Amino acid sequence: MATMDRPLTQNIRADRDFATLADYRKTGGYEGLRKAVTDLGPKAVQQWVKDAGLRGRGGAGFGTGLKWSLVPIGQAPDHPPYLVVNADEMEPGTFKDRLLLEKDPHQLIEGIAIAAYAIQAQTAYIFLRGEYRLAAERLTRALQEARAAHYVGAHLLDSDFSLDIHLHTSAGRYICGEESALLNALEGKRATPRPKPPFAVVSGLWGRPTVVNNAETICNVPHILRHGADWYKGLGRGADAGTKLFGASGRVKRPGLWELPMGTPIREILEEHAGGMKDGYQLRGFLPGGASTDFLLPEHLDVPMEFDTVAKAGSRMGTGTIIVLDDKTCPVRMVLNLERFFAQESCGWCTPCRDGLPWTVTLLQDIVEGRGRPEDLDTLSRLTRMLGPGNTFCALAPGAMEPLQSALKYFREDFERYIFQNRPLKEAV
Ligand code: L3W
Repeated sequence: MATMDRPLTQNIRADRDFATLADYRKTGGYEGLRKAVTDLGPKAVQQWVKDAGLRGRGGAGFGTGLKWSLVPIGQAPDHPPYLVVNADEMEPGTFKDRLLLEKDPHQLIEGIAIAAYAIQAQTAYIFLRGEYRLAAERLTRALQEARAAHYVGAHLLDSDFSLDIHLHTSAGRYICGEESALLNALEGKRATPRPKPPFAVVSGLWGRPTVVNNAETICNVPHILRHGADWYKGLGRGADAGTKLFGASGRVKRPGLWELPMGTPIREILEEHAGGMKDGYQLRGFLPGGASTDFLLPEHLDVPMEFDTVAKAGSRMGTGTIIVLDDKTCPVRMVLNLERFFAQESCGWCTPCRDGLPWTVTLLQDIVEGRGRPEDLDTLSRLTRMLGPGNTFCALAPGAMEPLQSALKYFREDFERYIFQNRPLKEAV
């Protein structure tokens, strides 16, 4: 694709480590911000992003322009809203934000400045995964450059708008990426989720209206401002607008990450971009968007990667990073591995998640170690309902149940082989 067709990664090149401010400016960097603050005004910026159809790239797909428009602007001038960028990328199998943060930090900073202007936030926080040290280093430097060049700070670009951006590194728990737990963490409290409603746009950081956007979402914003809503919508191949970083991990020939149009069929991602399965391995299934999504099967390969089409197939696009299950990996052990992660990362705040996830792990461990009982499959199914949507404070446990419930549906014979024949799949190492 030409660079105009892959705006998010246009500055990422093999012949340099990352894009400097000068590199970023060469491809139109900070022109979107200039247009926003000199020509458009906050409401028009919101409308452009709404018209472009940008949807949140953290997994939920909430309309970005709609989220911004829910912020009550100017109603309490002494208490302006906050903007928070969720860069606490910790979903297993997900490594998309990292590329953008490390390779083109100014793209994120310009996106933050435009988004903050659109909601009239004077302070923005980047909540960064603690382990992303290289990203922290490059963002810190880029923020200094942006301040020196008056893209950030008091009266930026000689406008009447002022913005401070702070980088905050996470202490390292998965739950800190959950929007309301993240806000508690930023406030210096224990990172437990808050009840919703009220949503963050109404009462967020220190009780003020707060927009929380994923890092990839924010990186789209400068391009919408530079090239317009119609251009952005035209990038998508189906109903959803724009491009997306799609990834693949597991036993494919070329695991990686590619910027592709929304609506790219899963087959194209796995066969063309990831090079198909490694020799000697067959595709058995895949999690389309990180660990907290339902398995899909080879029969779903022609599903376009978009929010609604993947949901219709019985899963979620989530973060768009596909985890591949091959025919020589035991799905029961794969799910056990994931459930161990979720059980360890439960914040312990609500009972179903705190007690249900370790129980799930115990049952799965019993099954793979030959102590499984026939009734365990019913108990596991019951757990997927008890820990499902509506029964917990946040999406952690319901997300954890997605690979389990779909494994019980699609790979039941693997569970039964352990329980009834004590004969697990012979795994490749
Ligand atoms: C105002 C309403 N705002 C919803 C806002 C809400 C939030 C956004 C999405 O994330 C995803 C899941 C996984 N008025 C609103 C409203 N909002 N209704 O919209 O909200 P929600 O509740 O749909 O989802 P969520 O709990 O924020 C769930 C994904 O997260 N996930 C893990 C992702 C991990 C990464 C990573 O590591 N980078 O992204 C786990 O489940 O895909 O779709 O802003 O305030 N009426």
